[in-house]
Amino acid sequence: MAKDGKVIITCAVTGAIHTPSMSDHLPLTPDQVAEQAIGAAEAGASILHLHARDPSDGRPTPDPAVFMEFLPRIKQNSDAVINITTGGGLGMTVEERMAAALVAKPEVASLNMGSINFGIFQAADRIKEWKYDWEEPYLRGTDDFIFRNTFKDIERILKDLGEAHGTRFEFECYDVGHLYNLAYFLDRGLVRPPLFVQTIFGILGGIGTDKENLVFMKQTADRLFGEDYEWSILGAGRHQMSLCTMGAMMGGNVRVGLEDSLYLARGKLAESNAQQVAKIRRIVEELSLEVATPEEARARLDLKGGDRVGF
Ligand code: KMH
Ligand code: ZN
Repeated sequence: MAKDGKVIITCAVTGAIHTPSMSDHLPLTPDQVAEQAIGAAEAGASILHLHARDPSDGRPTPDPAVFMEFLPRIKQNSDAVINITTGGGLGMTVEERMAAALVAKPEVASLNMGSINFGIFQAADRIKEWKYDWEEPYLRGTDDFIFRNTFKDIERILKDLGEAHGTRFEFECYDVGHLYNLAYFLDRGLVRPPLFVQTIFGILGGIGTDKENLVFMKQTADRLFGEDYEWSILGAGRHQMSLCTMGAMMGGNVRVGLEDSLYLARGKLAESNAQQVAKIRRIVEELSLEVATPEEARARLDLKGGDRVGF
């Protein structure tokens, strides 16, 4: 829960869901990722969730060398917590997905708490002109794609990244069963509170964006984890701001960023990650809540410190 009313804002800068033809503002190159991440931190994001893309065509890449082109720059220009994906891009092996985080040894990495269908094929129907050949098959192929996160995969990431390097996790929960999976690892002593539980609404294959589902997921997490967790809300696409607003009112933390939505408002593309961060910050502060600083986020999530990383 966002203790003492201070809301941790996570910004997910580029991701691996959206493709270049969907928005000219989606950061693709290491320079663009670095600039937008720093801008998001300056706007109030305390955690930066990062993926990498091939600078030649914007295709998601697991290559640690590309991550290392922007990680030091972000670290030198902000105090924000760096959170590196282990979800990677569609079709990557678990080994590929872990590669960058194993090199960078970040304070936080994402960890996806169950396998799901991950359907983003509907987005392809809205694109009139493609910038790159890879985009359409990447999107349309998700009608036959399983985002694999077996218990064995999860345990491996917990051990190889968590135990080995002190990386803590943003537990990505796309449905209620994922909360029970997390509780299984808690009961086995393989995860340590406080748990950073990112509840994700609106991915086709996961739980839907009905407002009742926020209450349902929070009630379930409260029952399973008591006070030992920090709840965060991620609403995909057009639901981003409304669900983050509702979640903040319920005592949750929030996640925004162009990874999860390309929009700033209905029908209006966001021109930067910083714009989305500034918007949710305004809403949070209008609710008489405060935005947590990176140091407050580190304390609440029991992180190892920004200087104990591999970059
Ligand atoms: N794209 C988000 C819905 C990851 O990178 O590990 C979930 C996510 C997964 O960020
Ligand atoms: Zn991600």
